Amino acid sequence: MNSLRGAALFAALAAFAGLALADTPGAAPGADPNPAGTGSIRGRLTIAGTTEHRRYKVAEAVISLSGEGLGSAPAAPDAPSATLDQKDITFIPHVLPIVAGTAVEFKNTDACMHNIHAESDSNPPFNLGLIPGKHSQRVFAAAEVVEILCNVHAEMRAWIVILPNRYFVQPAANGEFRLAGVPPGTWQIRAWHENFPPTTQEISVRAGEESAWSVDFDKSRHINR
Ligand SMILES: [Cu+2]
Repeated sequence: MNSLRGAALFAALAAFAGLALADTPGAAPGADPNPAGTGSIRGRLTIAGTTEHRRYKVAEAVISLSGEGLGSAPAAPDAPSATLDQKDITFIPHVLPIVAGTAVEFKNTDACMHNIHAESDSNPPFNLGLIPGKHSQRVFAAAEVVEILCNVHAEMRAWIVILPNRYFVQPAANGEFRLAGVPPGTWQIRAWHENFPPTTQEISVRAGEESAWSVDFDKSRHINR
């Protein structure tokens, strides 16, 4: 296969996987939301056995898969852009998971001056001022977790979680998550939350089946931010 056709095929497969990732809460009961030949992972993320925390939001965690055979990010991702807004002296969203290669649009919707300071290692770090109403775009090509700060407001912080492929999901407020359309195989599943060391385990996915995987973060390993 020549490389151009290979790239086109990969892009098509990636687009298919991306579509499959969207959960379908309105689907008929009993309907199999997984495309033929794929499986799914369902589970719940908790902290010290519960999701009832004032300090931690389980919905700000990111569950992601990696492994050879899941592919790496296409050069031009399906959703080529994402937005990180600065509004009411807050970054919105607080946690932004993206596929490597995605362009992030940084916006300032406030009436005051903001700054965006990216503490990155694998992507070029940057530090830029953003006057009210202005926006600026940066592409994050390498997979890593980047902390975003505003040097004007010490309380402002966000995280851009750059992932090698589109097999990721954020839990609902009750900690439940579901990843559909996953190719069969043995993969690394990772749970990331800003306040805890990430957890990684092996998981097997079989075509037409749903694998269970839940994770509970140990509160005693809390990281102060
Ligand atoms: Cu600011």
